Amino acid sequence: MSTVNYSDKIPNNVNLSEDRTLQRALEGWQPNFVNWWDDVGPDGSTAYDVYLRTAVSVDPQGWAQFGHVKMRDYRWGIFLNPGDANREIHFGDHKGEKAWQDVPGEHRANLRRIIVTQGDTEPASVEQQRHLGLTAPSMYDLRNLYQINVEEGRHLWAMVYLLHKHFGRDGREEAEALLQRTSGDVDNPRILGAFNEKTPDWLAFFMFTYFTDRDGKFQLSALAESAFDPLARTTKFMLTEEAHHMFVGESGVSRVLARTAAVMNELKTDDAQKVRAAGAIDLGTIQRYLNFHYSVTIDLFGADQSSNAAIFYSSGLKGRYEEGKRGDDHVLKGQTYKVLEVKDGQLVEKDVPMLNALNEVLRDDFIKDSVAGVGRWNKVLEKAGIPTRLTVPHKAFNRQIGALAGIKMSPDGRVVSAVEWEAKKNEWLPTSDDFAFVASLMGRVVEPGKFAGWISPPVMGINRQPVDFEYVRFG
Ligand code: BYC
Repeated sequence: MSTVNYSDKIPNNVNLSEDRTLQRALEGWQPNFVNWWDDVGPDGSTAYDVYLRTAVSVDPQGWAQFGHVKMRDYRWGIFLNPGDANREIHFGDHKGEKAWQDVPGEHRANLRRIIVTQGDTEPASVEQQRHLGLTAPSMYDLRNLYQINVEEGRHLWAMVYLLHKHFGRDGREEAEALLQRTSGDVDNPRILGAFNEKTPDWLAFFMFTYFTDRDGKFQLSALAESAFDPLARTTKFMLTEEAHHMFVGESGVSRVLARTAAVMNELKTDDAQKVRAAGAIDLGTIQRYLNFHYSVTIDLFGADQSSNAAIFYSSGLKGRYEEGKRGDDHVLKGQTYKVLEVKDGQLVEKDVPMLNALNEVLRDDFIKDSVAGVGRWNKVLEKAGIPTRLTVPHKAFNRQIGALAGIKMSPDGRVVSAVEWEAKKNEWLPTSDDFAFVASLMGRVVEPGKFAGWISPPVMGINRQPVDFEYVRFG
């Protein structure tokens, strides 16, 4: 296994110092990245020393080290999982051929597009989360936010390395453009819808890291199968870091629910206004946030039928989730998959060629995984003796991408009239009143071991440190 060189300006395990041109190009991009971080990265955090994990190796037994660092000085590095010189492509038309170490000319445009789309989401999320540090519910949560932010920055580095190394001048231009698009910007927005939405408060942040980072898990897993070996190896390592991001979302929502349930039990009420008056977030608001983040996130998988998806798979650029564990022929020609459409005002299933439906296949895998965690949230309510349960809305609810885009659908899967949609949408999606209420709770609580009143403390701290550890030194 190649070791990580920390004496280089850019820590890496890709022997960067042996390729002077590439090294210079990346060292040229580095100050632009730091300027971007200063301009739109975590607001007001420059002087803080944060207890962060930094990737120091790709060895699963000990890949990270923890310590207080200033985020601006974080060692954003380039790490590829160890390679296998004999690795074979295991799906699509090139199945059985040797994996590629370089980009084949005929797949260059598509690979670049996939890498740019993946790369674009990473800085976008940092921009979306920029102001959250100002309203952190605890020092523990503040540290977790910052951990996620620096790692999304590293994931951007991972994609920029591929662009610089394998795509020449085009790649360098794309790397610059990744620092120029801005989440929510009217003239130059981020590429995918969810990454232009606001993350206005911590409930939205926990929903985002639960659902949207999970899109990251599934997309990265599909790219980890790629015939383009450097992409496969780098996304495998990114997945190691992604797990903590989803943990922050899942445990964050669990802690909000635990606090809400405690207030409901104390007051013996399920009245939303009484729960709110006691400073907790009512279950209706939590469900509406869930509906929004779930529906916006499942749009990220693209259209239910996509010739792009078929080409990406057949040409070996992007596989399925856990491709290697599937028992079929890994070519998928002549196979079909069920997708939804609306016919005569009813949702119906239809069979379409599987290759064209691979976005839908990945979306369905994501849905299964998401639903499992919602079940774990419901256990928190069940344990507290609260009968209400959270549910994920129907797959066709509030969609903007694909055949189901714009269909008026209730969360429980009924096609509804425009009149019913207007009458009910405030019960189904967060309202301006919900946002204003949640915003009203977002005071900053950052003394070690103290927590805002709307969220329970975590069960344990980070890296076996106590919950009241000084995770952030404000300097
Ligand atoms: N919003 O044929 P289609 C993560 C566009 S998250 C706006 O279905 P395709 C992370 C599409 O680009 C993981 N536009 O597209 C999480 C295309 O545009 P053009 C990110 C959309 O190519 C949290 C057109 O519609 N990684 O890592 O099959 C924090 C036709 O659509 C959207 C990836 O996404 C949308 N939601 O599929 C930090 C992996 N959906 O070309 C990080 C790489 C589609 O006609 N990306 N469009 O102008 C891909 O594999 C594919 O690009 C997609 C789209 C699955 C996203």
